[in-house]
Amino acid sequence: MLNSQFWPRPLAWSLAALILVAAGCGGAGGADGQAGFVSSEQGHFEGRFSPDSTPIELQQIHSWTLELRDGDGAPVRDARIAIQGGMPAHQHGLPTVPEVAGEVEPGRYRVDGIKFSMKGLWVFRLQVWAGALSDEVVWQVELP
Ligand SMILES: [Cu+2]
Repeated sequence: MLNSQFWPRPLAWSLAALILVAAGCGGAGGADGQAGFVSSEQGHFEGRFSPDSTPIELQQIHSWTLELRDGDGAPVRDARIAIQGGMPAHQHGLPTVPEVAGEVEPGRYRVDGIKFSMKGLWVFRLQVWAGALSDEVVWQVELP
């Protein structure tokens, strides 16, 4: 049976980027590329990651909000979140080390210290631990 475990991860990333670029042509998502919730890699959660203010300014430090909900649409509370990110096309990471400032409302987590140093496609990998579950939300941001 064909399974994603047989796909080397870089290939999966390229495919994800390709799909995003194709989707981006519709222009529906605006500057952040995605607007709605996306399913986490294992399907345990749905997440949406959005800037607290727009338009997104380059070279400015700003805060974002990660909204997490479970398969029933209920907020995911008391999650622990680790953030990684970078530009796959350039093979560099984030210029800052973002941190989760806290759960500001049930299932809504404020992330401080995000900065973009250039235009292009940025990809966040938000690892989430909640209860007995662990999963990863992958979120793309295209800065035109
Ligand atoms: Cu870059």
